[in-house]
Amino acid sequence: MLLLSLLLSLLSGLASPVEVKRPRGVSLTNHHFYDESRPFTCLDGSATIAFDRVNDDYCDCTDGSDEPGTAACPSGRFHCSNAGYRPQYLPSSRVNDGICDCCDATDEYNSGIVCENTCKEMGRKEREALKQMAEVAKEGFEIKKALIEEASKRKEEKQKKLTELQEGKKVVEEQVETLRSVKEAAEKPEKEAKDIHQKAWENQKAAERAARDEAKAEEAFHELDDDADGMVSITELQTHPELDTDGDGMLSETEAQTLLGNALQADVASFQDTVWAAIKEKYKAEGLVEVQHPSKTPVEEETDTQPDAHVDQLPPDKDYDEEDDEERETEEDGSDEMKVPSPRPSSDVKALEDELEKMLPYDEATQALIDAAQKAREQFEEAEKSLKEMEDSIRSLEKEISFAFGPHGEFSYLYGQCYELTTNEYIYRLCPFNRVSQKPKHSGSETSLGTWGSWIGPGDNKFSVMKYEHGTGCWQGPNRSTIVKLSCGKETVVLSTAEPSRCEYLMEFVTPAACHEPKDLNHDEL
Ligand code: MAN
Repeated sequence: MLLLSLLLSLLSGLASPVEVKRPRGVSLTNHHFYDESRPFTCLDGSATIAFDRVNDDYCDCTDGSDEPGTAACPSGRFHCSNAGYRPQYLPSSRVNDGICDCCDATDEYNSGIVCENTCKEMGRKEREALKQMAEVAKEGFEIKKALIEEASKRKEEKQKKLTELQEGKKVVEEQVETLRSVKEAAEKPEKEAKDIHQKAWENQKAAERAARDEAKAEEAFHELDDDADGMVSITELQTHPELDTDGDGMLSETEAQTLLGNALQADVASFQDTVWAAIKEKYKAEGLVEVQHPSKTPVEEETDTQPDAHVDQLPPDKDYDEEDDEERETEEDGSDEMKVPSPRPSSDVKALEDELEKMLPYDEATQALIDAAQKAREQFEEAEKSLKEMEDSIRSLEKEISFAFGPHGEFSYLYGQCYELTTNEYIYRLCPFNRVSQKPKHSGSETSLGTWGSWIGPGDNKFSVMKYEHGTGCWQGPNRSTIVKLSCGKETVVLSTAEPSRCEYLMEFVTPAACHEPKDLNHDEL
């Protein structure tokens, strides 16, 4: 019975603590320093004074400990117990200054101000808030447990996928090698057949050119053979001053004779065999000159009778000359079909050339070899492509698996996600384990505020702070970087953003993964 009443009185003592007698402004923990039966020694030992000098509104101790309940010492501290709420120390200057600081009103005992004791109400509110936080933490922690479970499953799946991919890669690598050999084996006969075809085509092209050249020679022969006696004579040749060889603008008799192979005349056969080769570069088909320059003035017409007058009339522009030469050449090339020389639109000439350049279609056997080689190439490329894709997947899986997603992988659900917060000016975007960015709300491009760096929380709570670094350079400043502080909540949201110093950003990020196992809710800390 005695024991029970003792226990009860103890419990009631706990429920409403007995006020221990002590000078005003002294905390319970310090009350034993203030024993009224003895002189008082300043807490810093600077002086010992009669006890009645404690709180006499005169400062004796350098640390202000003799005046805990007055404003006399500049360095003094006033303690309010704030029963029902949290005890508090105030600078002694706030004692009796007309402003209620302590919720138990004890700091304003002699200022004429009436302060209400609000400690109980404040304590109730605080307990309510703490309770709510604890509830959030509890629920958040439940979510976190589910996240951990999910993360471990996901990691297992990823690991499995990775192993499969690594196995599969070996198979595909072998396939690639096999298909490479198949391709090379198919390309060898393909190349041989194509080379043969190419050669045959080149031969044919050469033969066609020769035939055309011969036809051109014959045409020139008939053109030159003015008297149509079946012979081109020295005088007939001399009607073409462009054939001049010594640069004097005239074709002399001797020059003409040399061109005729030192003969006086040439028949069609010897013209084709020897003369044509010597003159074809310079030879201009008759009439061509007229047609090429239809807008000649009468004066020019006259001078045309002069040897090589046309050449003299040409402006000394190199480009012009070259163009003219080119045109002449193509005209000559196309002369098979140009019995009557006329200016052919250059597109026509080009088409003719293209026609000649066009390779003959491959014969069936060569085409079959090409098709087979092409198929082998495609299969090889296809296999190589899927090998590359596999390698990419392996790399990204390895990267993901290697991330530090918290002690139990609880943060892994954030990977690949992005969270935004819009402020007055910007849209901030946090993509955990990847990057942070800032984009002007109305217009303008995105600025990187850093890419994933590391966890930088304090020793026992490493996974509470993230660092993103090496963002866009700041003009005359550091590269942008961001610190992300994580706190517990049921949702995943960016709570706030700030730029405490230029180009150094701070984000508050709420996630259930940051919740800790809650302490007992019934434990009253106040
Ligand atoms: C931009 C933003 C700001 C930053 C300045 C620095 O305006 O990225 O956050 O302070 O550049 O010049």
